[in-house]
Amino acid sequence: MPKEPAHRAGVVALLGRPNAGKSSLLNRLLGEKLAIVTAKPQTTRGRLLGIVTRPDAQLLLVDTPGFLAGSRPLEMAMQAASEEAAADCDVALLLVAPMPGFEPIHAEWLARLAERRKPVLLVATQCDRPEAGRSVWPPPGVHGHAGALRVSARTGEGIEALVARIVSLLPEAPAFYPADEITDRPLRFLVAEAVREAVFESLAQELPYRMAVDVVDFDESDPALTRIRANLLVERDSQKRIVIGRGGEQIKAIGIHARREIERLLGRQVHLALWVKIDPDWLRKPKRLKSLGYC
Ligand SMILES: Nc1nc2c(ncn2[C@@H]2O[C@H](COP(=O)(O)OP(=O)(O)O)[C@@H](O)[C@H]2O)c(=O)[nH]1
Ligand SMILES: [Mg+2]
Repeated sequence: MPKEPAHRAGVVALLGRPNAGKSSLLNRLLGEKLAIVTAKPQTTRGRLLGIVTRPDAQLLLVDTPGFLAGSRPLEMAMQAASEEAAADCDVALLLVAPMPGFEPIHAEWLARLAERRKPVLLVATQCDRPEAGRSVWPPPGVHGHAGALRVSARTGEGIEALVARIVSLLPEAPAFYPADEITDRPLRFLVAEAVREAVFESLAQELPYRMAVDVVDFDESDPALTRIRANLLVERDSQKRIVIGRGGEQIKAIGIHARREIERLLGRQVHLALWVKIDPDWLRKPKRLKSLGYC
């Protein structure tokens, strides 16, 4: 009898600059929207695990905020997420967007991963975009990777080839999670992220980066309607006024966006109450960042 192919499983780190397309790729690989995606960089905070189960393999995909600089507690936690994901993975994906393409920081990460003896796949993302067509991939002179591929999270191009390549690099191991689980994060955290995504969609510029979302009530006792209460944390009264908007218009728009997304996530009707709270220190307190799930 022919031998059954081995089952493979392991941790796959998604590394790259902010806006490389890490969260979009995670969602595409999962076939489901788990991570929030926006046109603004650095919307992902902390690590997010997405679990892809196939008959022959289980991929534990770790989304990260991306390579960043900065010395404030939230920025340091976001940087640490990339370092930890790189240290703990079995396979690393180094994602490079068509613009500006491969840069010295990517070479640095290739070297760092080689030092740790991690197999790296160089992934050119967003290959559906017109500016992706002209570049040579991988760039001449770039070595030290286990393969270079092009993908589009939008069209699905190259995704199957990427999965096959990842699986071939994973160690032989049984599945770590049941087949129907797609993340290790509690639903509460995904709900908070959905609200944060709505904040990014509704508010301009800097403010979303200075805000956090804390789900304080999650009541599923009525099977027909889940009641959720979340606090939007801001640092100052002036920010609170912007988030609420004239006559409450802004917070209403955020609530409508967020509720739609949460209902999709839960597959149930939701009543969502949002409150804006002033918490001047949330960005500075590591303990608070932990309780919010950002590290
Ligand atoms: N055209 C196109 N745009 C993409 C693709 N993947 C991501 N994007 C866009 O690029 C931006 C950043 O994507 P995101 O996944 O949040 O990047 P991250 O910061 O690395 O997680 C968003 O506006 C996405 O819609 C893709 O495959 N094709
Ligand atoms: Mg992201």
